[in-house]
Amino acid sequence: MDLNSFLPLLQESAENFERLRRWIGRLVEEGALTQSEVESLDLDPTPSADDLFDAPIRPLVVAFFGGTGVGKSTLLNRLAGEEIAQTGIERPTSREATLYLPAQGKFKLPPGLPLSKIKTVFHHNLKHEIAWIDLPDIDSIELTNRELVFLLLPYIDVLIYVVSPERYRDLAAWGVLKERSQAAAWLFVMNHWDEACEEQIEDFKGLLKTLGFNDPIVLRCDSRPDFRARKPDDFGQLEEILRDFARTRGTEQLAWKRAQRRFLQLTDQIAALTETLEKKSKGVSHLRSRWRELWKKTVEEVSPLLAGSAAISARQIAAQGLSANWNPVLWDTWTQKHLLDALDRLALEADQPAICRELAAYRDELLKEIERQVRLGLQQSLAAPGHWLQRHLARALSVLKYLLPILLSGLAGYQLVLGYFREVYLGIDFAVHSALIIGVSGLIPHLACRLLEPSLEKAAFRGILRGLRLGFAHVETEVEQRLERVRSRLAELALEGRQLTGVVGDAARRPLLLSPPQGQPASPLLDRMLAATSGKGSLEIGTRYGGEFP
Ligand SMILES: Nc1nc2c(ncn2[C@@H]2O[C@H](COP(=O)(O)OP(=O)(O)OP(=O)(O)O)[C@@H](O)[C@H]2O)c(=O)[nH]1
Ligand SMILES: [Mg+2]
Repeated sequence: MDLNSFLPLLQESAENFERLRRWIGRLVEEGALTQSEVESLDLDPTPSADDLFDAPIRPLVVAFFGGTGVGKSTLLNRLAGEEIAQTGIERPTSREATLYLPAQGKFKLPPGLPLSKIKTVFHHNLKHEIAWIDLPDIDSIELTNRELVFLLLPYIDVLIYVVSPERYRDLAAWGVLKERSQAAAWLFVMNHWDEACEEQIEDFKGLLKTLGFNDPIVLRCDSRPDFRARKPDDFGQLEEILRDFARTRGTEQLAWKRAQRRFLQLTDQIAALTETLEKKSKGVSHLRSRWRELWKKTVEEVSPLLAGSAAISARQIAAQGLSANWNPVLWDTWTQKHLLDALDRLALEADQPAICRELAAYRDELLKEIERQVRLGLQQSLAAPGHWLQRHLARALSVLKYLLPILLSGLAGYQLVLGYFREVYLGIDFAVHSALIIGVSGLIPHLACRLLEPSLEKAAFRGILRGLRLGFAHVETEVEQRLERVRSRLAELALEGRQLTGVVGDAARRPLLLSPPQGQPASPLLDRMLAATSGKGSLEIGTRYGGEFP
């Protein structure tokens, strides 16, 4: 089997899986989605027949599957030409799986499979490049049989569903066929052909059509121990079909079809996760307006209390001055809790790990930020207390209180000198009036200056209130910015999800281009052996194994 043309595709799918794994890792790590939200996406490598062999080229793995007593073990013995699997009338007869393997196949048993319940027999028949498995029944009271079958199913390429004329309408095995119809290639054997009639074959085919097998390969087999009594049957065709299947790269096509189905399933799941991310991202925009509303209400509620604390602080600052390590905000526990509650409430309403994380990181910063703004406001206010007009007037008056007496004293002195030279004596009245006018000219600006001087307490009070206002506004913006950060990260991850949906979807839709070996067409049988996909095919075995006929 030449795998060269297939390997790059498998490798590409491995890269896609890796990319997906990294994306999912980031979603959970960054809190964009919870672990339970991504749980449905199974990115672990699925077991396959490749795991049974230690070589790049391996035999086709074919198993007999069906209810008890239909003749699965008899068919394997018939193929082997010797009694390698136990057959009998006791129900169920087989309580173990018998593997009939090519001796050169480098077989290995993957971990998780029960060694004690698996019997291996090697054959040297070179014309059988096939590993045969006789599975125990699926429908007897022996529940461990059914468990063993389910453990082995993922390792099988072709399942041969064996029925007998009286058992082909049994529901238990049918239920599994229905669940697994997409996961393997199927052949059908109506064993006990000696007891059957042609109508039953047609009826059986009709039932298979309902599962999407439009042209199923149903082989008639009479496997009675007395081979001389056997009716002519299709047993010879069984080996031939499988050899053809192996020769025409059926295994490769099957593996690729399985990968494609898995990609399709993943595409749907990634698209669903991406949609969730987009919804969450849109939800954050709504949260921003909710936050503004919540914070406004909180600030309105704490403001009267904080105004009272600000007045007390201002009084202390006026009396003692502002020391470097003194905290100007007199928080009480209720106010602190109320402010932090707004943040906690938003986190609760958001109910998103990424937002909760961002808000929790800001929780310790919130009060400190308001305190920082109050200190700043206070320092600015104390540096320039009062209104600017008030400050300028006070400055002008403080100059006038010296300037006016000096000017008037100069004028009085000038009159005195003038009188002396004119020999006119000014007398006591002049002296009294001059002294009075000089005094009043200094006193009035001095008193006005005192009156206009800005109060330190008022300045501190105003500074604290201004700082609180700035602090609240700062908190509001900071939380909005944090929400915006989460929103844009969610949108980024959603975009990556959209791209991955495209990449994985493209891989799922790509046809497998195999060059036909030795001029032969790629397996024409495969289409008949696979059930047509009906919408979203499931590769996993569900918990419900019961089937039902239409
Ligand atoms: N008449 C008739 N009897 C058959 C045929 N094939 C098998 N038998 C008999 O059916 C009985 C059951 O066959 P097994 O091969 O043990 O059946 P099985 O499907 O392996 O049953 P479990 O191991 O219980 O799951 C045996 O007695 C076989 O001899 C057949 O084509 N015709
Ligand atoms: Mg058996």
